[in-house]
Amino acid sequence: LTKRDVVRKIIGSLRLPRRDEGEGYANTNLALCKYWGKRDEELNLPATSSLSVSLTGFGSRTRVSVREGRDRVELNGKPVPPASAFARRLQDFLDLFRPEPSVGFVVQTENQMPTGAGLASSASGFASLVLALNDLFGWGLTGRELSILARLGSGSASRSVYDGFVIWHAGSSSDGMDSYAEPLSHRWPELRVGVLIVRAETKGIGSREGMRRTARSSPYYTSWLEKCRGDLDLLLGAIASRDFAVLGRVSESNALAMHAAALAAWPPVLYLRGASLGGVQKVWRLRGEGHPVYFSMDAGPNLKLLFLDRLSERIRAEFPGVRIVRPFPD
Ligand code: 2P0
Repeated sequence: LTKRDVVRKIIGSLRLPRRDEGEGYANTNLALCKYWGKRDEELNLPATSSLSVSLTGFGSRTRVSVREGRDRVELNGKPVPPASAFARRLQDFLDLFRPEPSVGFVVQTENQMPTGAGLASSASGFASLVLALNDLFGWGLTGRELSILARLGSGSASRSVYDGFVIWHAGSSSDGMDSYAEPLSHRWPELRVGVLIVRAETKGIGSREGMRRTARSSPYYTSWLEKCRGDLDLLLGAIASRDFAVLGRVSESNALAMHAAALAAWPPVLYLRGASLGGVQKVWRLRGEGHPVYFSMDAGPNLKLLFLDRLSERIRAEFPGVRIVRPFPD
């Protein structure tokens, strides 16, 4: 099955838009139980289910319209060279929605997160683009359908269609119609995520390649997948009972296990830098002193801290420059 088959199932036949412009906004998300391994590379179907929390205010706003001719992509007000990897990935995705080959898209995305934060902007980028296309074409899709379309752009984007805690069901069907994200009803107003930029550098091994190497060659890959299945249940329980110690411990250990599996691949996949480890050790020292703070890390060197509001002042003092996100604003 191809992406095009999935799009046809969801949208039917492609038509020209009803409106001049569509707009969408989506926040990026932090996975507490991570997606690291695919059962289908074409459709971005994950090997396991994952669980995230959306990072309010760290997102992308996308406007889209159509024109005759080639696509035009703008990021933060600047044109993106059509031959760049970024523009090509977007053009491939837009091909799925072109009613006629002569139709081009104008895509303008503003990332509302600190530039170079190394935060997964593909998650909020593709989710906001799908919301904007739904608005432009007037498809009137359900959240589930929007999540599936966003997943075709980037796996983690399936979760960015929603705010708050979000679970992405791995599903088992080959067309992936059962692999979509869903919001949890639980809120946790005191929960905080600290984004700590230890190095504003984005170059490195992309997640796509990192996952592929891990799945192909890491001796720990199957153990990693097993751990994810257990961690997901533990996290769902921790959220339901607002048990922060369990939420923190399982999230941190899930991130470390993902990095351990990646590190054992060949060629090796290492995202951490010296400065990342400095942050890790500071978190462990604070915990040793009785402060409940935990960390998570994704496919880059930056750290995300997990803590409750009462620790905010201490966190600001210990980690100058930390950006504190409230995933559940009033
Ligand atoms: C996650 N990451 O669950 C994991 C943890 C990074 C580390 O999802 O190939 O950009 O586009 O489906 O979504 C990043 O992977 O990969 C990611 P594709 P994606 O957040």
